[in-house]
Amino acid sequence: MPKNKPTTRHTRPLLTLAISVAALTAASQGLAHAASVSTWDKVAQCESTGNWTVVSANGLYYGGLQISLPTWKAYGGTTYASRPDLATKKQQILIAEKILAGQGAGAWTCAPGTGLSTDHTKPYADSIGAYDPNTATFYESNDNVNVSGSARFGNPGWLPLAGDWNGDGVDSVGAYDPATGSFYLSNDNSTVAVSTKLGNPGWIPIAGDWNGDGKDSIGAYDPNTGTFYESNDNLNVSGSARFGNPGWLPLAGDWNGDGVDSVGAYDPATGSFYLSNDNSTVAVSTKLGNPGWKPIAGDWNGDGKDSIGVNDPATGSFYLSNDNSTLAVKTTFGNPGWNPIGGSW
Ligand SMILES: [Ca+2]
Ligand SMILES: [Ca+2]
Ligand SMILES: [Ca+2]
Ligand SMILES: [Ca+2]
Repeated sequence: MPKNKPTTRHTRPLLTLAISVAALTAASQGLAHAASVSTWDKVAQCESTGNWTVVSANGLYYGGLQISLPTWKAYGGTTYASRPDLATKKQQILIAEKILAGQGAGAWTCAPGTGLSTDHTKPYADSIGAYDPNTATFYESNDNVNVSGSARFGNPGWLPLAGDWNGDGVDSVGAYDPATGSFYLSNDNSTVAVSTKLGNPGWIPIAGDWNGDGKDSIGAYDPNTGTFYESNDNLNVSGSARFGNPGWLPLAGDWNGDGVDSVGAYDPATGSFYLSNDNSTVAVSTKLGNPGWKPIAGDWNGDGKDSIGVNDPATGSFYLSNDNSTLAVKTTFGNPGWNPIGGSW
């Protein structure tokens, strides 16, 4: 426990009529309810000295943002873990976002001075990127329109991937040499942090948090058999799944928002997506895009659930859906023939 923090500092209980009225007032004033990871870090620094696994001395408040169990349960936290301190930092922040939307910044006595009431940034919303295979250059966008960053990583002809390899809440790039099955992962979009091998020549790289520990790791898809191989430590195969058909394209995402990524497959002949929550049965079957287009996945609206998107390689246009059904975003980014990626940069 933080020694000099009074344990009275925490999320206020739900079921207070006065708070409901205050929340309604705030909503009617058009206040956005979202905050960046760095703002939540400031709140956590005050609430718990930034200790995301702490329990208050009186046993009533949990985790980095000192959320009470009734509040955690009321806002759906048990989807992730029985208690906030047992969930990842990202999961605690995703539930805190819901508390913020429901109760306002006043739910945290630590809020003043952190920017929690004025910051409107969605902490984990994904946006698009594109990889120029001719120059091995990644271009990332934070708003799905403008270039917010670029990185030269890998070599021409390699395949791009992106993930939060170190669990700090920010995605960064990786590159896969399809001639050797070698992966190179970077945490800073520049230096190589992980160099490893998985799969065989011609396989396709994927990335996901297969075990829900808050860190993404690699996987490889054998297009000859439609088989996914996943690794939790970027070294050993921790699971495999036969999903989809030979010649289809792989994707991965947390389709049901439980904190664990699972596989999906895209039939490029028909533009059909098949998504699984258990790496076995089809949970979602849908269509987006046209024959020859490329699939991507991401949490475009920052609600904790990944959904699909497609890229038209003839034009560089992206089409993103938040519900795997209707179109939410249409934009053009990159050039024809570039590889689409998605991430929270
Ligand atoms: Ca990261
Ligand atoms: Ca993981
Ligand atoms: Ca999931
Ligand atoms: Ca989403």
